[in-house]
Amino acid sequence: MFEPNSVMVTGGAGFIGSNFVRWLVDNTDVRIVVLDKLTYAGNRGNLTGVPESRVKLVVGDICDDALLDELVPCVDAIVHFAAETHNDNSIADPAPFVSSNIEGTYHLLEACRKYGTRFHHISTDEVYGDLDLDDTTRFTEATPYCPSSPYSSTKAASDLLVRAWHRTYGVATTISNCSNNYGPRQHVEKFIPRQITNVLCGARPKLYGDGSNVRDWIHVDDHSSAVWDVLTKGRLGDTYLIGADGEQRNLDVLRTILTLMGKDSDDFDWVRDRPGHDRRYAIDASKIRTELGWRPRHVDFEEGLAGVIDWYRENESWWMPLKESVEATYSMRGQ
Ligand code: NAD
Ligand code: TDX
Repeated sequence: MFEPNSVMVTGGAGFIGSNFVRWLVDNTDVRIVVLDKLTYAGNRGNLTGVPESRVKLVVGDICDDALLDELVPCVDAIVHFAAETHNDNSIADPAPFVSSNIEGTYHLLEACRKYGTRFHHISTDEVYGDLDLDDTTRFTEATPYCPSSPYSSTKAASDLLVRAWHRTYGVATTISNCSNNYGPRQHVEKFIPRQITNVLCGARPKLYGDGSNVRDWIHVDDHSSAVWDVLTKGRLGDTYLIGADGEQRNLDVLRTILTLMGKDSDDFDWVRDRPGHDRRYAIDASKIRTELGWRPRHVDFEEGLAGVIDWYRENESWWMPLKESVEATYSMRGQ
């Protein structure tokens, strides 16, 4: 069992990173340093209410070696969430994805090598490519890498760097590849918050292609508890898949949102499909369940979604400043 007293959370002002920081505050005693560049996706407000005695926010870039030399020797572990994360943006401009996702991970690994620091890498199921809609198989830790988009290919590259730094230099690493997260504080560019906030603004939700694509949804709090289990109990050098058996067609997710929000379930627009759009993701999470005893707590997707709708309803000041420019960008892309 690895028992860190202090953890650096990169990307801790983003969606999942900030939920993980809150989870750590509520469930552990660790001291937390958040390293976040505050890109368009980062938000200081995501850490509002966390105790300053436990959490320190450092605004900076994971590619900044001098800053890493200051921060990394003072922590027992790094949990690395920081990344460019939106597939559509990666198609429009892949450059920041190569820099933050590949080079950023490289700089952190080098710092861990230098200071003997434990490293947990947060990755995605998208590194495995996609499955056919009528396929009954799911991704496992043994599935070959086959990423489709600029985003997922940079995440796959970063995973491979982590594996190499473990094998070649003996850096103490673990990797987790998780399915699609939903929950509070997710940027309005992403599918679920985009549709909820469209309805709240009186605009029509937008569905790509024919809506048959399948995503495997997990509540962000369940992702956080799984990451903690891998960090503290996972085997060094290993990969763990994280998922909560939450497969849903996009069309069905959208209809559930519309129904929960009191709208007609056909009250949306079909829009241009994403180029190279992955058809289906599905996670077999047997390894983390069996070896580490992890279980998701949010198993009722509709109930979880209703909670997220409430959060966006009650936190308009959080998302409204982002909404106009996100929709202007989508509109230029015909989406
Ligand atoms: P997000 O876009 O909401 O947040 C990313 C955060 O990283 C932001 O706060 C941003 O400011 C920060 N950041 C980006 N580049 C940086 C840099 N160079 N230096 C320092 N900080 C930087 O992302 P998210 O959805 O919370 O995803 C977090 C991680 O989880 C990513 O690694 C992503 O690949 C992975 N992941 C996400 C999902 C999902 O469904 N969202 C699923 C599986 C894995
Ligand atoms: O307006 C939309 N309409 C629509 O139909 C948007 C924004 C998306 N979609 C579709 C595309 C996908 O099939 O919804 C699905 C989910 O889209 P995103 O929220 O963009 O997520 P996805 O591309 O599946 O990737 C997400 O999960 C894996 C995260 O953004 C990644 O960071 C993570 O690695």
